[in-house]
Amino acid sequence: MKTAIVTGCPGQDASYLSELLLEKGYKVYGIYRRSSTEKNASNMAVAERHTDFHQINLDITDASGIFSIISHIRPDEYYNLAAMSHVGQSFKEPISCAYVNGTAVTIVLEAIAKHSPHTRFYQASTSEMFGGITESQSETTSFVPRSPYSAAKLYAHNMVDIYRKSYGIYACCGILFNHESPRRGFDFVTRKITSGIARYKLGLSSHIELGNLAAKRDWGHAKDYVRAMWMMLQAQEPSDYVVATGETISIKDALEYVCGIAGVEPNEACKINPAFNRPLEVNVLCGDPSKIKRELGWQPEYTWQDLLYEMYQHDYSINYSQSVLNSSGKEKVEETQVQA
Ligand code: GDR
Repeated sequence: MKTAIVTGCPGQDASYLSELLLEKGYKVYGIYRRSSTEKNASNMAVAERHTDFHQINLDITDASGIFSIISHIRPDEYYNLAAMSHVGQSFKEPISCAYVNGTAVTIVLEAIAKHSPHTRFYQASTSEMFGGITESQSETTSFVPRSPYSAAKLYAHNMVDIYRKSYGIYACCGILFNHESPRRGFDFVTRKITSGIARYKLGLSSHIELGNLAAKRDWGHAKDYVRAMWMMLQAQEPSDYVVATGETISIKDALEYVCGIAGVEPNEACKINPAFNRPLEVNVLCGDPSKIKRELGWQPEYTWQDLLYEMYQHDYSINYSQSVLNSSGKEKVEETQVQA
């Protein structure tokens, strides 16, 4: 039986990846921080029912804790999915972002090199490192980070390369473009749109508020992207891979598509609020996934239309239940909308 450690529970990616690994017969140790657990508890419902899933409460910046679990468990695979993941928020907390998204990765690389060199390591790198300066981005495109978030992620990305070359450990970075699902946090723009428009349609809110509608993103489904992470750690040689669909649309396009499903008028349902603009924006991201398709045979199964449709249907149904419960005077359902 293979053993894997997955950080970032109960986030979207860690929850889907844990389920995938459990299906494949792994014993999975999910690392979580107590404050994250309260927010996304429902994401882990499937994994938690599995007898081979074990949870460990640990902050990934706690070096002695990370050294201790790596030297005790000596896992076959370690997936580092924990991060401060909101780019806008990183401008407000740049120092803690540097620890969590940067220094914590060096801690785990050092622990693996010293105590468990057979462990295969996956690092969640990001398309944000490209900075949207070019029209299409691949593994050979230069990195021009435009946020504390992406600067810290680029530091981690470089450290993975340094440990791979210096100590020969098997370590890969997945340069993942935006990936979403019904488990996405409510403060990311896709979920703000699908949840907000569902609530607007049901009469639960007067409108939604967004920032820059002109930015363009290459959106895929998180389920497809966690499969790519696992494939990277099964290859013969470690390497870094772009994971993307190769198609890009604007926030405005996404809003209009979801409003079309709901049958509502975008200009009435959405108001622009500059408070949601970032000090520095990444304007266009569009990934070129040729390398991972060619070398590992990865293919996405979802289009952005499938993705947004699934998210809208999910959000409509949870909000529908809520509106029924509200009108009958009962308790709220677990998931609530948070504006960010
Ligand atoms: P991003 O995702 O920053 O690309 O990072 P997000 O959904 O937050 O923003 C996408 C784009 O939408 C614009 N936008 C808004 N964004 C938010 N959150 N809220 C708004 O109201 C709003 N209005 C417009 C943003 O300016 C931006 O251009 C995500 C994260 O998951 C990262 O952790 C990950 O590394 C990258 O994707 C790949």
